[in-house]
Amino acid sequence: MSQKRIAAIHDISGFGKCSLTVALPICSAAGIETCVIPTAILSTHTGGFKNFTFRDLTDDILPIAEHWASLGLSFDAFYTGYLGSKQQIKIVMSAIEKLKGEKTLFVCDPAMADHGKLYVGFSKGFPKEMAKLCSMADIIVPNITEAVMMLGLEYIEGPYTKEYIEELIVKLYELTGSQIVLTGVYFEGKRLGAACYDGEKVSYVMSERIDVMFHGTGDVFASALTSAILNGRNLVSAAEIAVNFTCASIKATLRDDPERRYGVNFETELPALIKLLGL
Ligand code: PXL
Repeated sequence: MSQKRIAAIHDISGFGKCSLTVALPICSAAGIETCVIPTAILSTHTGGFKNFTFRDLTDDILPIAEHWASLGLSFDAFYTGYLGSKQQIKIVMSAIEKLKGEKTLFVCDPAMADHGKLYVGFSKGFPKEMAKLCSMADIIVPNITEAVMMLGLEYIEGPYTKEYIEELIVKLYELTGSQIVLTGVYFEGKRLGAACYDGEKVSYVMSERIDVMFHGTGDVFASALTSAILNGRNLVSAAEIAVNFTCASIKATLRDDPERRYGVNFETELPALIKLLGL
């Protein structure tokens, strides 16, 4: 089997372990050639730091895609995450259109909100635009806040019920037509994880619930999920790997003196991920 090649389309937040500084090492460690289209360069992510710098690279996205197309490059998958503006979403859609082959998979993490709130800098209309990008994707990886925002529903705090989660999933599937891995799902009790939907059956992949919120865990999860899919796992098996890897990364962080904004120690868990992938 020849090496898989993907294009990861996210920002670079120089400090704070998220987006490309997470996607690139994780997907590369999983044996995948990981090309990047950086959409912006920030000094830190926007979650809890003041005065961060933001260099918008929107104008570079299409020329990069056009150059790649002129070289005849092909990709096994596209993997998108945080995108800085509605205009950038539209341009990323065109870039993917230019480069997508018949068999190219598209994994979209609509990274834009958490805990009932949009990230700093996004306007109310942003989720509607993100839903359009999700409609182009084969697999989407929203958290519950992102799911309800794309559906135009009110956010409610957990614990959730299976009926509620499955209602969200079915509505999201109707809206986007994509397979869904919904993260941050928890019911009464001490477990937290993801609900997967392939268009037919909802499956739950749960692990221990750790009551600390760290930045960038959504990106760690989606990068591990993408890596597992590209290594031939089905949706549920890939979600299992992503849940275990994310949980192990959080635990590794708790052994240090953690700052929530600084992200998680996924690096020390990469050898375990490689083992989970059977590489
Ligand atoms: O996916 C998280 C993320 C990525 N990139 C930037 C962010 C965030 C979350 O706040 O601000 C710039």
